[in-house]
Amino acid sequence: MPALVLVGAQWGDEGKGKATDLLGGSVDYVVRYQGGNNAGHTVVIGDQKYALHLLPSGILTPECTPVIGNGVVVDPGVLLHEISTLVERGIDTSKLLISGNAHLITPYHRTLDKVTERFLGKRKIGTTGRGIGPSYADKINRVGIRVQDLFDAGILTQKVESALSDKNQMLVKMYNRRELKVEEIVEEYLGYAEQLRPYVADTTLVLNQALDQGKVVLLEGGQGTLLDVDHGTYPFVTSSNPTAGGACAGSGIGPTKITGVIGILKAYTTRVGAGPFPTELFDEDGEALRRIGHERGVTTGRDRRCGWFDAVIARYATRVNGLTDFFLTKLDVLTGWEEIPVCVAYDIDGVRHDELPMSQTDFHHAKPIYEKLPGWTEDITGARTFADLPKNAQAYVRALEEMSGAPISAIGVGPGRTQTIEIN
Ligand code: 2SA
Ligand code: GDP
Ligand code: MG
Repeated sequence: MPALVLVGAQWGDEGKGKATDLLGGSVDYVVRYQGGNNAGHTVVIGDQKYALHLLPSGILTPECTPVIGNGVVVDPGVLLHEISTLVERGIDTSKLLISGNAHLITPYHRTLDKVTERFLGKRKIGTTGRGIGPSYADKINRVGIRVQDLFDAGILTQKVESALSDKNQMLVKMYNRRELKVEEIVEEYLGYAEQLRPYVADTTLVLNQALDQGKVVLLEGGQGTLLDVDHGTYPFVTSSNPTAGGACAGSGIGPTKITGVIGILKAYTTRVGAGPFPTELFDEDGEALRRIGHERGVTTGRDRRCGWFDAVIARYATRVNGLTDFFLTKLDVLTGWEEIPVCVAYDIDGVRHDELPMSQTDFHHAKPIYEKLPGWTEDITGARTFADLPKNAQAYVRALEEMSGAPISAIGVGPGRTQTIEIN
């Protein structure tokens, strides 16, 4: 009964979509367990490129059942649009299952997300503006609206009424925005109910029964370890738990069922939005990584901040997720550098730190201590075995593995499904 968790080991956009899609052929269920349509997961199959936001990447594998777990926040309009876009492209979405316990994103969550960011000014988080934080805040405050509420007009109206009596005050008085109308929101959301009804299920029951029958379940994280609300660079984080522990809470699968945790690790580092980033580059190298790696937000189109590989973060990801192995992605992007700096530790106010510092203040002061590894110039996008890689690329992979604390079991050498090296 294997249940595998796939987590981003850095600040997201490591290539989780591609990794999930690759494993899709050998798994029965792919489950999103946190986040919402802030996520942008890219899958490239032949000449077709898919950008998935709410739907698990397993949706592109016909044999696989995609599941939106209870830990996800669902914007129903966005979800229905994503489904219809895929259907138009010939993808079968009929097997999709959505947890009735997942929380909804409503227009007031989207508005609050945008206005609070504006209000924060220079201290803003750089959110995706999709209403993710406000929706999770309501969930924790026990005033959230769940998918199952769409099927009870009385409860839905009552919940929207009570939410708006509070939110409208804030929107109008603090943020100078127009008042939102209960009837408009209820009408819009009741309109989604019948379209979503066929997909809604007791996903926890379905998944646990599947595991009992020997089926394989893959739990796909939406963002990365350093964006985790508990273990990330708080407050510059998302409002949920992408780390492996979140996979259990967000799907209803117990920890004893988890058999493996795969960390998706980019061969360099990127981050979207604000917050500390010790190896960030502000020079031509950073620009080159962005250009060659096409580092642009899949959801918002924002340029991603780019920097060298940070082994301190990779070790941290191994620890907080209990990683069993890594999938190293985008090695091909590093082709052409004579030497590749890798951050092995931090200098924080004159003291060497080999592990992530406990305090955020220290992390903001962290200066990378680099070791330079020899680069390679050969095109590696056609490599399919480890032996196909130039010696220096092999050494780079082995060095990262050694520093990061878990074996690298696969390497990405291009965005395509087949551009992967598996290491046994
Ligand atoms: P939010 O919207 O509340 O989750 O934002 C909080 C922080 O989390 C970051 N975040 C992300 N970082 C990387 N990739 C994400 N998905 C998109 C992508 C991002 C995009 O795949 O490219 O298109 O901009 C993602 N989602 C959330 C966000 O930048 C904030 O730092
Ligand atoms: P995710 O959010 O972790 O799924 O990652 P994104 O889709 O946001 O960003 C990863 C990007 O890198 C996508 O454009 C992928 O198609 C691409 N990608 C994934 N693996 C590789 C790889 O090994 N090499 C290259 N060049 N691109 C890759
Ligand atoms: Mg992404």
